[in-house]
Amino acid sequence: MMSLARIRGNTDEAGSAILLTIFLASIIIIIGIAFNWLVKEHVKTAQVLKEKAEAMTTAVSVFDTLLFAMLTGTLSSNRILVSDKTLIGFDKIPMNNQTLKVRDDISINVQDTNGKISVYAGAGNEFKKLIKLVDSKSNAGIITDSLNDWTDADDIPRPLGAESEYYRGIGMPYTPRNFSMQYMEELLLIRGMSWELYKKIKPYITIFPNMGGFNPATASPFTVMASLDISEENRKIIQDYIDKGLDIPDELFYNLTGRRMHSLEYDMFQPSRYLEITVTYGYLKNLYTINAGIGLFPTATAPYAVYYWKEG
Ligand SMILES: [Ca+2]
Repeated sequence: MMSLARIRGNTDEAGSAILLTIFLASIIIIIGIAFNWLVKEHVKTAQVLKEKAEAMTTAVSVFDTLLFAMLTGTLSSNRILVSDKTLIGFDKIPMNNQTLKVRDDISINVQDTNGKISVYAGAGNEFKKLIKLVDSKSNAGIITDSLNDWTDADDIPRPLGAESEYYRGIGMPYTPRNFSMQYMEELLLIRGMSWELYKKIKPYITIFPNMGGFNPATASPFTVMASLDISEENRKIIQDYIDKGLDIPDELFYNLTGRRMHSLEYDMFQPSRYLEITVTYGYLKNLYTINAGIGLFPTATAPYAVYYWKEG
């Protein structure tokens, strides 16, 4: 006959064993869940990396194809005629920043820099006019004079400008470059410029030098009005000729703008061979973008020149 103590001992041992089993099972379940979560996170990360890598290689590949199409194409005043349509699916590439959908998830934009206002070596009335058009509150005179002081070699301020003394006076740790602009962001350092105005004028300006003249055929409406100092009505008349692919009669152009299309100093409606190119990859959201400044002429080492390249 078993003693009472013995029976109680057995019951206690059985109870402890159950508790231990539950405890161990819980740990195993927790480890299992954690492992499962970890694996899921790894799979997610791998997926994102895969998408990013695909986006990167596709964007670079489209860029290369586009470049080849442009280099082997023919330049007209506002577009490049592509010799082989199968290359990117278009027989012409507009140079007015119009978006071309190469595929559902890939788009390209090409902008001729002669269709923008150059701030490379300072700027004139067209820049002043642009500021007035996009932001009447900003002081166009101060910004334009200060931009010209920023790029000219001397240290003598213009009436509304700013040279080293001004920047030292307001405690800035820099002085004007006294050389042509190297980065668009430099504008933010210049007297009178605000972040808000910078964002507004950025689409219309370029740091590439102006090559022989302004090109209304690749410029946005604001840029045409600012550059030629004309009204919206007169701009529309010019745009109508451009849209129809017709040459504007010189006399009409003179009547609308007060200037000739061609002179000894400039030749309008000619694209520069500097292009700002954007390639965007992403179906519903933007996954990868390449922004590049390209020169369509050979250098010592390549059939084209790259002036800036941003991707990510
Ligand atoms: Ca200067």
